[in-house]
Amino acid sequence: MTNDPESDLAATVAAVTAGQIRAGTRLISRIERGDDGVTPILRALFLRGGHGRVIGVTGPPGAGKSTLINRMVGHWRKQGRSVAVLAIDPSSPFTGGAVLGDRLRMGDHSGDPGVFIRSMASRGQLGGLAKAAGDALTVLEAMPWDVVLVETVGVGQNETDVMRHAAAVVLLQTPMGGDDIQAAKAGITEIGDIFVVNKSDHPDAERTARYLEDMLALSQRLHGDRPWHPPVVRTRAASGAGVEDLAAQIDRYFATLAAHPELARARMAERVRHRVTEILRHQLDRRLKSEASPLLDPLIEPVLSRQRDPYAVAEELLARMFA
Ligand SMILES: Nc1nc2c(ncn2[C@@H]2O[C@H](COP(=O)(O)OP(=O)(O)OP(=O)(O)O)[C@@H](O)[C@H]2O)c(=O)[nH]1
Ligand SMILES: [Mg+2]
Repeated sequence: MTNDPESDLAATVAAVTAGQIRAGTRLISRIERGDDGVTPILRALFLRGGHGRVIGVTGPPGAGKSTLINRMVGHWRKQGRSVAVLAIDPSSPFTGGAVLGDRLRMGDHSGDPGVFIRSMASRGQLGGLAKAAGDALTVLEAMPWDVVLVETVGVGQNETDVMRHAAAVVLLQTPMGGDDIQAAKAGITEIGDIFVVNKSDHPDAERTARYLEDMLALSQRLHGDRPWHPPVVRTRAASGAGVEDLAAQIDRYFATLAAHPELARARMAERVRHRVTEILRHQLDRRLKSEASPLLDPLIEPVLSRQRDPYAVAEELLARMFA
């Protein structure tokens, strides 16, 4: 490393785009720490990125996402495709790869230079988890991976937002009993491009899969002109059954996008819109913390004594910040 920021930037960009894992790891660590100094690097990387397929995998806790991802990595490696995995862990108290290495039992792939695995903790990202995930994906998309997988637990808005960075979303469900099926939200059919009922060794699996197919058929009737109708794939991640079928459906999804450029473009435009809005929100939040706070201090007293109202104070701050 030199002290010249321009040549540091060029060297990092060259290393990442050449696929040097250490350079990628280091950048993702900086993103995880909330280091805004990486922004110029991310800008340059974005312009060079976007080759690989970004596939999101989401679903309830313990649905088998990591086990399934491990299987998919194995499948794609046999086909000679290189794969990066980014696991967004909203609850883990740890950082780094230790937790993931454990969970994924990635012993299967450790030492394989065609596989990259990284977990990202949400701690310290306060509200910016999806933005940080988008930054990490910008790094991975600039590296020469054929496939980039991102795993989140589908619980909150933040995790759902992470999925908006993916070109394809695989939504895992587990076998549901009758009451759970009644409670399942109709809205889930809008989230996934491909649905998976994992743990299909369970007796409730087939009923759950049929129920999902019924819901999807209903939404298909409402949107009959769509070129892609999400399928329901049955898997047993623990044994690997159904993984080939899932990989084939993912390929078919990308083939459909390629055959319908207007659909692919609309999806891409939606991703860009989301990404810009997310970055904007992050920057506004930063400015709010650094600039609004000192401006606000002298305005607190009049609100305390109810000589002024908080709405007027907010208006005044807005006007002064963007004057
Ligand atoms: N019976 C059965 N168990 C499975 C199957 N797939 C995964 N499991 C088990 O389900 C448990 C959770 O699997 P994970 O892959 O860690 O699930 P996850 O969705 O990544 O979990 P979180 O990341 O914690 O939300 C593990 O004990 C797996 O062995 C399956 O097809 N059948
Ligand atoms: Mg997991």
